[in-house]
Amino acid sequence: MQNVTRLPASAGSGQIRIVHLGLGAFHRAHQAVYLERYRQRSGDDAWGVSSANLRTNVALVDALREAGHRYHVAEYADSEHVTIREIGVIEETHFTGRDKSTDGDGQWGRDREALLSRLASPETCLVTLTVTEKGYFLSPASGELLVDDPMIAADIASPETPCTAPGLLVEALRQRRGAELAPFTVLSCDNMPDNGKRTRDAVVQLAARRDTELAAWIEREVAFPCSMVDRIVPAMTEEDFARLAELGIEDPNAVVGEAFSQWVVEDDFPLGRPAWEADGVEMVADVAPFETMKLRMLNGSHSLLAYLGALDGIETVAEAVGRDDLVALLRRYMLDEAAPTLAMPEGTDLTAYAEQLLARFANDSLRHRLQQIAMDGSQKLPQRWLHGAQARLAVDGDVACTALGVAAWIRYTAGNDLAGQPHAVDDPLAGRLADLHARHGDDVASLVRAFLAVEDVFPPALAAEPRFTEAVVDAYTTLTKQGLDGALAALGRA
Ligand code: NAI
Ligand code: CS2
Repeated sequence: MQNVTRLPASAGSGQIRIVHLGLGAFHRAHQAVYLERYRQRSGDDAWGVSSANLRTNVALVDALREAGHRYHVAEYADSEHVTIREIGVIEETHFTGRDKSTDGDGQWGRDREALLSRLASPETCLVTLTVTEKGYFLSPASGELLVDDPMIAADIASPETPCTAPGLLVEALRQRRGAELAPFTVLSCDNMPDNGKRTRDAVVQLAARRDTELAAWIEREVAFPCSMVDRIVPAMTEEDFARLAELGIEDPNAVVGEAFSQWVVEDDFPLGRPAWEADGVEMVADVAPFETMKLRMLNGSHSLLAYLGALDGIETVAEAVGRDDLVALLRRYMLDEAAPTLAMPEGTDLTAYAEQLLARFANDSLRHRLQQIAMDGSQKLPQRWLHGAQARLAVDGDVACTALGVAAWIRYTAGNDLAGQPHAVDDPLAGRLADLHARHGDDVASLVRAFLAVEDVFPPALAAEPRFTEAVVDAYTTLTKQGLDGALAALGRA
């Protein structure tokens, strides 16, 4: 018998102080839940949210409007215990987007003026973002703005009609400065290292293309606190909707996630913020140790499962950690390759953290597809694996699991699994990576060298490290000749 707890939404007053860019599953199941808890506990309804999609998913914006911006979040502790919350903190939604499916039917730029006025409004104190790693248009390895990307080039050419997140922030900040309004605080909630600093880099570099004084003002006046966000929120499946329907929730905008949730935020909010400490948000002076821990241990493990599992036809995280050899791989990776690279505050127990992660991955109420995690590998690898590998190599440490992961990623980007079944490679560099496969074919050493020479992903110092290159070549050879079982067995012997 399932234990179901249902929590109704608060009634808002329509006041909006937060603008969110990137109205995806995660925003609905993380930030919105903290704000809902805050509103219900404190009775303060001033921190309503205006939430926007800039690129994809106009359908969600329209469906939320239709539903009066109410929707449900199902939080699964396990298959027996679920809490279903109704969320009422999103007060309005916008779509400014451009993607292949919407360009054709006149949606491009649809609500851009409304979103810009909301951003420039004196009431707006905080702008939050979940636009995925690629939405910042920075080289993942160097952090430089991708000025040749067509979307950024368009924002440089026509800065008053921006289409990217950095472009919208620059234009809105320009308008605020012109109106002598204090700038809003910008809080990135994406899985990037130093996500606040990276967001500032993107915005300042883009502003400098337009007006160096504006860029200097942004650098001086705008707060970009860093944050670490954590809650597993997979993309919804038909099965998820059907399970909710059985509980009487017929909601096309519902999202499903785990019960666990964490949000660690640097406390730098010049225009104020909700007093959300009592609602589980951890306010700290320096987020970096928590962010690095989560990126290397949780996300690093996820990516290992994603590429190795997908190559072997495994579909979900829970299914993958049903295999003892994959669990052994994750333990070794987390404890021998990731944990030793972390400088944590005293009292942090990384062994306990690793075990907690394994238990979270085993939650089979979530159908967290490996193919979803495998997306955008070029944007994820540096912070999840490569910075840690560099630190391990510097002290002559082991990098065997990371090398196997990199080998699996390279093989994955060929577009089929080890049995030859095709899969889509969803990555901004997919075309470039496919060319490398076409050019180097079965010559493993030259293929691996060509991949490691992609400087947007691999730091040149790591690519120049023979211990790493050789380990990737060996792992690639074993993986392709002996399959996942053989590769994991070989690793166990090493
Ligand atoms: P989603 O697929 O539901 O939504 C993605 C969002 O990003 C959409 O709003 C989409 O329009 C936007 N987007 C994609 N590319 C963009 C671009 N180039 N420019 C502007 N916007 C763009 O994904 P979800 O689950 O909401 O995750 C989004 C991000 O949130 C992740 O990439 C990650 O950084 C962060 N996150 C997600 C977690 C999860 O478990 N889902 C957990 C922790 C962090
Ligand atoms: C995942 C993360 O999609 C991915 O790449 O590793 O989104 C992961 O689910 C979250 O970071 C958990 O907080």
